Amino acid sequence: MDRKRAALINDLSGFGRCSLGVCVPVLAAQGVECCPLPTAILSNHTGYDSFSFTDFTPYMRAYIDEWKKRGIAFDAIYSGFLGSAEQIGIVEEFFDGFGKNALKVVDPVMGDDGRAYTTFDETLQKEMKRLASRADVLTPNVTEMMILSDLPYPGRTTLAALEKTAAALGETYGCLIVLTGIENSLCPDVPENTVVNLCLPRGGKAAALSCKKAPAKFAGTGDMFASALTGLLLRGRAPEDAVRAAADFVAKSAAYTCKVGGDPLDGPFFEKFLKELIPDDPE
Ligand code: PXL
Repeated sequence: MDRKRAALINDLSGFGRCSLGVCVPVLAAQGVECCPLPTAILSNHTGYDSFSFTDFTPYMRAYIDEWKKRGIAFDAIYSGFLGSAEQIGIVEEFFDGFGKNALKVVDPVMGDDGRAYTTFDETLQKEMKRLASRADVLTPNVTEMMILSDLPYPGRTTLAALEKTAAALGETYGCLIVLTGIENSLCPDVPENTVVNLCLPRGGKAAALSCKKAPAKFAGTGDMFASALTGLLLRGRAPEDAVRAAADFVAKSAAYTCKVGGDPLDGPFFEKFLKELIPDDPE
C-alpha cells in the first residue's frame, strides 16, 4: 500500500466523539499515518453543559519546531477546530513550512444552524477566511459558507442558490468545495428524510449527492465526514466518489446509533463501521 502521512490540527476532546478522537481512527483505518497537533485539550466537547478546556496555543510552536528539526513531510494537512486568532496564524505558518506538497484540507469549524459558535467572534471569522483561502479542499456547512461569503444565513433557500454561492466561493479560493449537511428545513427541494452534500470540484461540474438522514442530529459528524473525505482523497478517489463514500460512512454510523439508542451528544458509534473504510490491500 502507498503510505501516506497526515498532520491533524484539531482539539482533543476526551469524551464525546469529535475532533482528534474521530480524525485519528478514521484516517488510520484507511492506512494513513496520523500525526496529531492539538489545539486544545478538553474533558469533553463544548456541546455538553460543562467541560474543562486547556488552550494549547502557547505550546504549539515548540511542538512544531521539533517536527521541523526532524524534517517530517506530510501528504496532507487537515485543520479543524481552532480557538484563537493566534492559533489560526500558527496553522498558516504550518502551511508555509509543511504545505508545499501536501493536500491542505480546511474544515472551517465556526458554527451551525445559522449561528456562529460563541467562541467565534468577527475577528476570528476574518482570520478563518484568510486560512480558508489557502485550502485545496474546504468543507463548510451552510452556516460556515455564508460567513465565508459575507452573506446572511438564508431562512429558506434552494439547492440551486446554494450551489451558486458555493461555486463563487470555490472560484474565489481556487479549491474543491464540499458543502455539507443540506436538509429539507433549509431547502424544501431536499426530501424530508435526506441530507445533500454538494461537491464542487475546481473547474469541474457540481454534483448534489444525497444520503439518508438519521432521525437525530449527532455531535462530531462534521469531523467524521471531513476525516473520511481526507483519507479517501489521499487514496486517489475522485471527489464525487469520495464525498459519496464519506457521507455513507457517517449516515450508516448515525442510523445504527439511533437504532441502538445512543445519545446523539456522545456522537455516532462509528467504530463498528471503520472496517468499511479499510482499503483492499493485496499486501
Ligand atoms: O465537532 C466540532 C467540535 C470540535 N471540537 C470541539 C467542539 C466541537 C463542536 O461542538 O465543541 C471542542
